[in-house]
Amino acid sequence: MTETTRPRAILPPGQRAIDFFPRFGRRIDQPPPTVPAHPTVTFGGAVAPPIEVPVDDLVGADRRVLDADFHCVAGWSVTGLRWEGVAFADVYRRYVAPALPPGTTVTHLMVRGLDGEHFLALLDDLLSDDVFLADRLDGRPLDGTHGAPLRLVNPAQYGYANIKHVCRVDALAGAPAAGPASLLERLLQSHPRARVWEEERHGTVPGRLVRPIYRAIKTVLLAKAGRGE
Ligand SMILES: Nc1nc2c(c(=O)[nH]1)N[C@H]1C(S)=C(S)[C@@H](COP(=O)(O)O)O[C@H]1N2
Ligand SMILES: [Mo]
Repeated sequence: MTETTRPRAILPPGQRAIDFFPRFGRRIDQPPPTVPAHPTVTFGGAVAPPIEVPVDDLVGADRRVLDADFHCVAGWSVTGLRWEGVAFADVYRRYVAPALPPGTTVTHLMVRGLDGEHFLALLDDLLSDDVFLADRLDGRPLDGTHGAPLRLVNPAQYGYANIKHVCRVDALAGAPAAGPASLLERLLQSHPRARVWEEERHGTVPGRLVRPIYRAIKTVLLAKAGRGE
């Protein structure tokens, strides 16, 4: 197995380390989704007709190890996680690129989880060699807590870009038009790119200015996740 090791001596701006890895996220009020007996990932969008690949096949070859830190936009980080799985770029080259109609230029990928959570990523951000589809964490199979059967891991982007329970990836030739947004959605809009070292927390307000709001959210949600600070 090839190892991709990117230890970081310091944390990204505005982050604080915690000593456990909570179940966290937007759907924390729901139980983790049920994983089908034979889980698959469907590649669609410009890939037409879509291709449905069993997770076992997806992670069966070219397995790699990634040592990385994990950063949630709410301000907590957990250091030194060991993920195992496959590089996203390998999956893209194996399944998506060869299935595109000639002349298609993919710019974005919509990654979806079994719980309905999704993130629209730039293709270039996902082709970095430290972006994984992981099925194991710290020597054990991924469980419902952290994204079974398969999760996207991208240490350079905040947690909300690291979609758990991945079941579908749509290749898009351009960003889809944004639907109408409510006032609340506009206030809470997360940054579309979510790069941790640039502190891209919020869509319009600079990351450092929104730290206190996210910290408050963090305190409430971490308490819900089982351990306060
Ligand atoms: N499918 C799915 N993926 C998700 C989320 C979610 O609610 N559902 N929450 C995101 C957020 S905001 C964070 S911080 C991380 C939390 O990952 P963890 O539960 O493994 O700590 O998952 C991200 N990916
Ligand atoms: Mo998050």
